[in-house]
Amino acid sequence: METSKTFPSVETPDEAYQKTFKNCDELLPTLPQTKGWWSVQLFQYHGFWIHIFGIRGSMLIHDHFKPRSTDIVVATSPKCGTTWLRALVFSIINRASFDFSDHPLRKANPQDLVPFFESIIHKDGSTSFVDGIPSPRLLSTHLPYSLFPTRMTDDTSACRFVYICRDPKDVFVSKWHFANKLRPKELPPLSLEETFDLFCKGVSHYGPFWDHVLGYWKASVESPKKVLFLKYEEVKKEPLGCVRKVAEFLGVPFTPEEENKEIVEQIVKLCSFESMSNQVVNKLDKRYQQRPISNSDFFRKGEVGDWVNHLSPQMAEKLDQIAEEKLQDTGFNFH
Ligand code: PAP
Repeated sequence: METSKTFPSVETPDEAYQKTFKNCDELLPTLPQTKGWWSVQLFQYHGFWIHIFGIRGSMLIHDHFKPRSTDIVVATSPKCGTTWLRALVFSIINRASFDFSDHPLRKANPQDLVPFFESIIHKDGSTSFVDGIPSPRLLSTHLPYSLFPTRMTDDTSACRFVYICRDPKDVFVSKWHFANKLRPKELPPLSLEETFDLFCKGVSHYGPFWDHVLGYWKASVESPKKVLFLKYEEVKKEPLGCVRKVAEFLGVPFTPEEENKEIVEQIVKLCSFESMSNQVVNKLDKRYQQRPISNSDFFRKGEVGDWVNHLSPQMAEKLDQIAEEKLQDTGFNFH
């Protein structure tokens, strides 16, 4: 390989990557396993149920990722508002570069503009792809905070995290709908009751859900300059205030001139459920990375409280009770 010819005594990035792949392959059979909500096997890795791809991605980030002070990581537990937050952060950071009438968000789904960290870290079998992304790099992740290396999470280090959480009842309902879309057609649909039990036990993609939320919550309290913690319901209620808060956190507050031009209002409008779900690109039945889902599957209802149409009062009470127990003495609640 060319690099090894130039630096014969130094391990090439590709070899280093292969070593991490090998370490992951050796680790997996030693981890507790369970069947995921669709056909993907989940492994319990550092307390979280994650599929192979996510674990390998996390290990690659851990071993090889070189953070920059300008990196921004949009972090979520699945179905908490990933698509929305990706769109908001992208449009806040790039607000001077694009006209709102001809904006990239009108031509591409947010997941194409803010790539999935634990996925693209695999790309090209070395760090060359992530290294090649111009600053500021916007990345999206479902990984728990505790799985990031300290060179990304300690106070003196580079990069910032913007996290959004959501009422677990709505998360569960959204996740259940989505999982049934991902589930191979030859398998019977997932029943609400069976899936509910799994969710309550913490067995879901990147679950336990509460531990995921608490990891970022605690980090946001301990390191408010590093982690900004948002709630889906708050962003729905006060979108303008939340967009201003994100911009300030990212070090790019809106200027009086921008306020006069109503840039904040335009961002909120462009990223709203109504606008995003009506963009042609998001209506397409495009197969995403060979998975049986399309862009439109990321826009279902986009409402607060849709759980009421799916969960019995007993189910709702059970989820509220679990939340209360898990969040006791943490200073956090979902209201
Ligand atoms: P992901 O974590 O798998 O990427 P994510 O985007 O978090 O998915 O979840 C989709 C949810 O966000 C859907 O919620 P629902 O099932 O309760 O409807 C989707 O409708 C909602 N969503 C997507 N875009 C927006 C938006 N612009 N505003 C508000 N909610 C949105």
